[in-house]
Amino acid sequence: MISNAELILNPDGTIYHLNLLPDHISDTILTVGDPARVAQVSRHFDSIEFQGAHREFVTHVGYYKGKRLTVLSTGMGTDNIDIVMNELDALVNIDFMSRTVRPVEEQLRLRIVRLGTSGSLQPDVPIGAVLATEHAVGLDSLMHFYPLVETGLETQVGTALQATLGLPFAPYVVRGDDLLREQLGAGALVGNTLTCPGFYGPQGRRLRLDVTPPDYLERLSSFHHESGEGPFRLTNFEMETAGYYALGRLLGHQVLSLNAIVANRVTGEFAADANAVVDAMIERTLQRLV
Ligand code: R1P
Ligand code: URA
Repeated sequence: MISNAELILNPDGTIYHLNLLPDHISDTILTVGDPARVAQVSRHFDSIEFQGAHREFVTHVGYYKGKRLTVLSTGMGTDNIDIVMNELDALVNIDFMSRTVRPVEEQLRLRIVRLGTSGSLQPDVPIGAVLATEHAVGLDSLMHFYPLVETGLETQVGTALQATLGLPFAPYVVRGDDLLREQLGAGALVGNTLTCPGFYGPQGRRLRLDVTPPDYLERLSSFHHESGEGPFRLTNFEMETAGYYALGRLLGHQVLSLNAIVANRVTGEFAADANAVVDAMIERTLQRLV
């Protein structure tokens, strides 16, 4: 039995941070960073049956062309993804009455699709593109606390990037779900997404502070690893994808990160209308879901 301090339920039976009940979870969940983006998705729905909000976690549940969907905002960073993935999983795979994990044959595999914004690290990943993440690379510390098992290639890439950046730890690397990427990411660019524990220094942005090493951004853009599976480079960065992919693997959920490219760090440009880029990604994803 899981204790009251580990599986925390509110007096109305909802889970601690997301403030949701098991009934609010559809088999497909669309996640966004910005709470305002939830309505940007649900405005396409035929009907909305539930709207809730707690902290940065805004949820709408409704129907898009007859398909029931849950849209949820996560806020920024993999520390929030730790909460979102564990609480979504608890909502479907833990019996709140007995506080026990459901038997394996009753466990559900959710389909979770991140619709996020991202910065490009390559000249051929232009502003306005949508990029589906194949491998996620985590510079954050979330996986220091979970028993993630990496493939040989994943470990090699992490070790090579550690050497390139001169880090005291190896980034974690997780290949996502190929089938989901082919289904929902069809027509998108495919790339490898670096998840950073910040928007400024960890993404090489200088306002008043220097970044170390001084050529950090160039090291990311030019990072190259050769293996039997072909060349590996980093195409883009953001702040959540590696947490999703790693916890998806550990908890047994299918996860896809779709990235609307709003900045290009090689050319120094930012999208004239970032919202339009996000809108286009939302519309094409909804169309592919039905
Ligand atoms: C930074 O501006 C935020 O934008 C990206 C990053 O991952 C980070 O959360 O994603 P979202 O637009 O989904 O929030
Ligand atoms: N989100 C990020 O995390 N980085 C960018 O450059 C753009 C959006």
